[in-house]
Amino acid sequence: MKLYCDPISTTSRPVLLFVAEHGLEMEIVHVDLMSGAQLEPAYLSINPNGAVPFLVDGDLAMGESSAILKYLAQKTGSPTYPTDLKARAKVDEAMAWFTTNFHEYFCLFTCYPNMGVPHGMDPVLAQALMAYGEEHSARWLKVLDQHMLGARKFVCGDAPTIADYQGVSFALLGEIAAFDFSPYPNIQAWIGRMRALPSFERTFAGFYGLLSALRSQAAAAI
Ligand SMILES: N[C@@H](CCC(=O)N[C@@H](CS)C(=O)NCC(=O)O)C(=O)O
Repeated sequence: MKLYCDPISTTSRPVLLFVAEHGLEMEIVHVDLMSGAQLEPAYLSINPNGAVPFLVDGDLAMGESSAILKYLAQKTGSPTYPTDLKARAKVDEAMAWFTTNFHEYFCLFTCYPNMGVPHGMDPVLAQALMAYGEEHSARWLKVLDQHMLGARKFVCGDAPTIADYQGVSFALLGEIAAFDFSPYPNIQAWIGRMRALPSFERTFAGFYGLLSALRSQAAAAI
């Protein structure tokens, strides 16, 4: 199998984490988003969306991180995507929730504009988007903290599922916005549990590298 991805990409990391945690044999092809490799004709001929991650397994070629995670989990019989109908439905529900409600308000509005400013985004527009995001994502953060997690260790029970792989990658974008998670202790504890997975720090090293580069840029701009 071949995975086109970039470790700095929020949607690549959950798949890379899955690959690492399960010790899958996978050819990793780095599509360098920083240099715009995703928009080069060579890559567009593989994935016309010009986005990562993208998986090729024989005659199967597919994008969409959620679908890739489900495919890999089913292919490998991983317990991170339970076979019980109702347990699986809850994982599907959580993944749909993370990629819509949570991603839209928390990632797109609250976090991403922070990355846009050093790359030329209008700071006034960025500030307005972030203020809107913070106001509206509070609703979803409360649901995640109190209802999806609550006393649970992971969003669908006491063991991590692919919904956690995906969700934690989105939640960690909060670090880019220096987001204060202290009002959400269950989210903080969950992030800590995910970070304790054996392959986590290695998989997220690219993200933390990007984070420190952004912080240095911001410090230099003061
Ligand atoms: N819904 C897709 C989103 C994929 C996506 O937008 N990936 C971003 C990186 S996180 C990307 O490749 N962006 C490149 C671009 O838009 O030019 C998924 O979950 O895989």
